[in-house]
Amino acid sequence: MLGTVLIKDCERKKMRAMDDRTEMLPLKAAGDDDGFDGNDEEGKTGLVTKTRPKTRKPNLYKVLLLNDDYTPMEFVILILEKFFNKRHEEASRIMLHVHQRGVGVCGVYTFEVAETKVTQVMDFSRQHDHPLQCTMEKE
Ligand code: TYC
Repeated sequence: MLGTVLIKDCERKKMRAMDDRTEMLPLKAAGDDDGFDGNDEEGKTGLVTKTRPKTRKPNLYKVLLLNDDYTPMEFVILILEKFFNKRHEEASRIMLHVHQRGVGVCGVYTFEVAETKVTQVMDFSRQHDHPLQCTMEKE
């Protein structure tokens, strides 16, 4: 019965419990060259499983700065240095991009980090009486 794999009832139960990270492969032991794939006389099932490690990529969010007519350029540069760890040159480049194009990316983070950055920027800007707006969007 080449190509046929017999599976016992108890094994079916185990298989149902497997999640979609588990892949079933026909058993073929090294050196097992009897041409009888997947079963032996002791009634063992002819399957081995290979489970991939549970690593899922997190959703990422862009933190955006919006242009306005009132926030001083130097203050926006300070924000980029202070909360987004940018060097002065990079911070200046991003600020000018936002000034000219209306919106720009400060960084890309997981949800909670992005949310924290938005809150920090909004609070700090408010404390300094600037109308600077910061928001986030899913990448
Ligand atoms: N447009 C502002 C000005 O001319 C500068 C500015 C840049 C403001 C970026 C906000 O996100 C901003 N003073």
